[in-house]
Amino acid sequence: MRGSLLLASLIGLAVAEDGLAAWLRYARIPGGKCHRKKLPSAIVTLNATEGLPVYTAGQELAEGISSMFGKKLTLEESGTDADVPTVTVGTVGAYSESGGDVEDLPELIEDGYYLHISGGDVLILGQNERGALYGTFQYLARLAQGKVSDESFASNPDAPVRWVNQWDNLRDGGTHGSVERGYGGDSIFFWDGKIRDDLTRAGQYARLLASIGINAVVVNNVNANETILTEENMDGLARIADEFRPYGIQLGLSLNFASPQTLGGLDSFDPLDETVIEWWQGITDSLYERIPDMAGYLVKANSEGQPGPLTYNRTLADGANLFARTLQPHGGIIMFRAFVYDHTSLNQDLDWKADRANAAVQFFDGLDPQFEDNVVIQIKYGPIDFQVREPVSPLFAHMRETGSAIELQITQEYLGQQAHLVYLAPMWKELLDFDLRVDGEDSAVSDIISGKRFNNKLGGYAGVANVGHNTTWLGSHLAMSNLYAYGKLAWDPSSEPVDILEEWIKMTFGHEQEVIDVITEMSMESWPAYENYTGNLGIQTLTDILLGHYGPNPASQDGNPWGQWTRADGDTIGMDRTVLNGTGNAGQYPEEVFEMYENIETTPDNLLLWFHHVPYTQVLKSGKTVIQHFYDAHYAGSAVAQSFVPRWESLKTKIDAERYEHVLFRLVYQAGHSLVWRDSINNFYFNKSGILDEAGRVGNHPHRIEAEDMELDGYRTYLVSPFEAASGSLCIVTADNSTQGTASTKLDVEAGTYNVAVNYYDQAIGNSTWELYLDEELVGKWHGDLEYELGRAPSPYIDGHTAARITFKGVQVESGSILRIVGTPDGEEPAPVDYISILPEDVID
Ligand code: GCV
Repeated sequence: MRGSLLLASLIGLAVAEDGLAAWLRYARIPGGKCHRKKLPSAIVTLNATEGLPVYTAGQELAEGISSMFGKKLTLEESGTDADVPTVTVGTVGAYSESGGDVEDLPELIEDGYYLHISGGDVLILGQNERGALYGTFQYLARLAQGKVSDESFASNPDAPVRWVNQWDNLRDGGTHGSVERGYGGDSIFFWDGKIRDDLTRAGQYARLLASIGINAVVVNNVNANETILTEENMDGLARIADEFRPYGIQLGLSLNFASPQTLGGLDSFDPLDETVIEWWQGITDSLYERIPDMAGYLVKANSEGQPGPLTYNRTLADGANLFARTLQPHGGIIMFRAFVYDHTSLNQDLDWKADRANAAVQFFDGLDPQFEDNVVIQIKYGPIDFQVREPVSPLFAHMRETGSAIELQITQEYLGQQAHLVYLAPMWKELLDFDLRVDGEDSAVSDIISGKRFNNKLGGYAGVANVGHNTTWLGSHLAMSNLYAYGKLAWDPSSEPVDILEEWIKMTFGHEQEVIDVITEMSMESWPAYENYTGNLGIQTLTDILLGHYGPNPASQDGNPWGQWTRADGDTIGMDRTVLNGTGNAGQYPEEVFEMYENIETTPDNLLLWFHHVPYTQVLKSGKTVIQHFYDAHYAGSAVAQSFVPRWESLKTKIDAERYEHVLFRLVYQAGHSLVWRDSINNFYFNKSGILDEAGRVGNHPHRIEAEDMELDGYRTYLVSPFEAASGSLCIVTADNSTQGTASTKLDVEAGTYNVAVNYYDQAIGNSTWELYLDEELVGKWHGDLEYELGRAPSPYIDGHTAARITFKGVQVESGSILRIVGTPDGEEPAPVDYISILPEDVID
C-alpha cells in the first residue's frame, strides 16, 4: 500500500486508504525533497539479530525514509565512511563495544533511549533493544511530522508497565462475540477455540504498539477460558509471541482461576493447596519454555462470575501470590485486578449504605503488605466502571507497598463504542493529574502508579484496547487517536492531550493546517459534548447497563444488584456517598480529598451527583438547578455533535475519499444518535420530576410529525420500552413481518426548502427498507443495515440503542404536500418509524 501511496502523492492525487497503517503510513512529506540533505544515506544497526528489535529498527528506518522522502538508504552492519551521513541504531552496550563513546550519555532506564540528530548523522541508542526501537520510531515520527531539525535528547518511560489488554475470546458467539466490548471486528488472535493460523495482524499490531512505547499485550479476555492453556493453544501462544518479539512486545496471558479444576481435573482450585500450586507451576514452566520472554499474567478473580480465592475463604493476596511465586523464577509479573465486587447481593432498597464504589477498598483492605514483589494491582480509573465521569478510585491511595497500575479503556464501552467521536486523552489526563493528597503530600495518580510516590519498583498502565480484524483496527479512524494517546501518556503523563492529538493527525491525515485544526477542535470538544448528552454532574453514563452499554436507558441503572445506581425518584437524584449520611465512600479518600467530596459546597459540580443525593431543584455553583442543567447540557452537547458534520465536510477535498466517507458516515450517525440521547434523557427526567424546561424545549417539538399520528395502512402503533426512547413514547411497526406498511400525512408547512429527517429504529434482526415520498416523488430510500456498518453492540429491540436518524437535505416542499413513508419489513425487523421532522434551514430537532 505504501508503494501506491507514494505513486499517488507523486502525481498529486488524494489516495484511498483503509486505515491499516494507522499513524505509521509514512506518507510522502510535502516538500520532502528539500530535506534530503538533512537525512542519512546509510543505516548501521549494531549487533542486530533478525527477529529482534534492533534489526526491526533498521528495516523500519529504510522503509520509512524511502516512503516519506523517496531516499533509499543502504543497510550496513558496521561503521560507514566518515563522510557518509549515517543513522546508527543499537543498544548502549553494543555501541560501547563498537568503540562508541558512552561516557557523556544521559542516564537511561529500562526501555529508555537517547536520540541525537545532527543533520544526516543520527545516533539512536536504547538502554535495551526495545529502547533502540522506540528511539527509532520517535525519530521517524519526527520526520513524519516534517521535523528535520537537529536535536539531542534522552527519553525514559515514566512507568515500567505499559501494557495493552485485549478482551479477546477464543471463540466467536456467546453474549460477547469474538472480542468482548470490541467494536472493530473479530479477534486478530483467535478463531474457533484456537490461535489463528495467519497471525499477520498480530505482527502489525505489535508494530503499531511499539511505535507508541507499549511493552506488552495480554492477548485474551480477563473473563478467561481455561482452554487457553491446552498444549495446542500454548503452542499457538508461542507463535503470537514470535510475531510480537521483533517489536519488543511481550505476551501476557489472562488466566481463569479455576483452571486446575476445569482443565487440570483436580478437585480443587484452592490457592493454598499443594497440588494446585504444583499444577500452576507446571503450566507456568511450560509456558516459559515456549515463550522465555513472556511478560506475565493478568487475573480477574471473584468478580462478575469469575472464580477466585474467596471461594475457599482465602484472601485476594493468597490468590495473587500463587501466580506471583510461579512467575518469580522466570522474571514474570502478575497484574491482579482490583475490579472485585459482588454483583448478586447489593440491594439499594434495603440498604442506603450499600455501594459498589466501596468494593475495591473493602476487598483489598489490609492486604497491601501481603503481596509478593512481582504483583501489581490493576485498578480501573474510577470506583465503578469506565463511566464518562468518575472520581479516581480511592484504592490508589491505599496501595503503598504494592505497585499499582491504572486501567484505562481505549475501547469506548460506555463512551459511544466508536460510533461516537470521543477523544479520551483529556479525561485520562485529568485522572492522571489528580492529586490524592496522601498523608497531606503531593500524590498525583501518575506518580503513584509510576512508583515514584511510594517507592515501588513496579507499576504503570493497562489500556483495554480491543482492536479487531477490521482494517480500521478499532472500527473508526478517528478513534485511533485514543490508542495513540494512550501509549503516549503511558510513556509521559505530563504530555498534553492536544499536542499528542496534533502529532497523531499529522501522521494520520497529513500536514494541512485546516485538517489539523478541524480534527483537533472536534476531538477536543468531543468528550465534554458526550458527557453533556449522556450523563452530567457525575451521574454516570446513563446508558442501558443491562444490555449493550450503548444507548440511553437511565432506569436500567437502578433496582438491580449491579450497583451503578442513580437513586433517582420524583424529587431527588444522586448517590449519597458521604460519611455523614451516606455510603461512606468519600471516607475512603485521604483527608483533604475526603473533605472536598464530603461537603456539597466543595464538591465540584461535575461530581455532585456522584457524591450527593439532592433535589432536582438543588442550585449548582453555576446558578442553575440540577434539572435545568440536565436540560441545557443535553441540548448543548448534542448541538456540538451536530456541528461535527459540517466541520468534517469542510475537509472533503483534503482527505482521501475512503477515510473521509467512513468518518462522515459515523459523524452523521452520531449527530442523529446524540438527539436520541438528548431527548431520551430529558424526557425521562421531565417525566420523573415534572419540572418544566425553562427554555421550553423539552417535550416541545414544533417541527415533528409523530409517526403514530399519521394515517396508517399496514402499520400499527407500538409502545416503546424504555418509553423515553421514542418521541411521544410510541412508534409504528408493520402489522406483520411480511406486509408493507404505509404512513402518510398532509404537510401543514409553508412552501419552501427543508431538511427532512426521519427517526427510525434499526434492529439487528433484519434489514427493512424504508422509502420516503413527497407527492409520489421518491425523496430517499434506505435500509436497516447499521449493524453491518457500525461495530457498536447490536440490539434486537426497538430502543435507545437502535434509534437512528436519516436526513434528506434541501428538499422542496409545497404547502399541503402529501408525505408518505413506506416500510418493508425484513426478517424480524418491522420497519419501525418514530417521527419525521420538517426542518427549516439551520433548525435541528
Ligand atoms: C471483561 C465491565 C464490562 C465487562 C468486563 C468487565 C471487566 O463490566 O462490561 O465486559 O468484562 O467490566 O472489566 O472485567
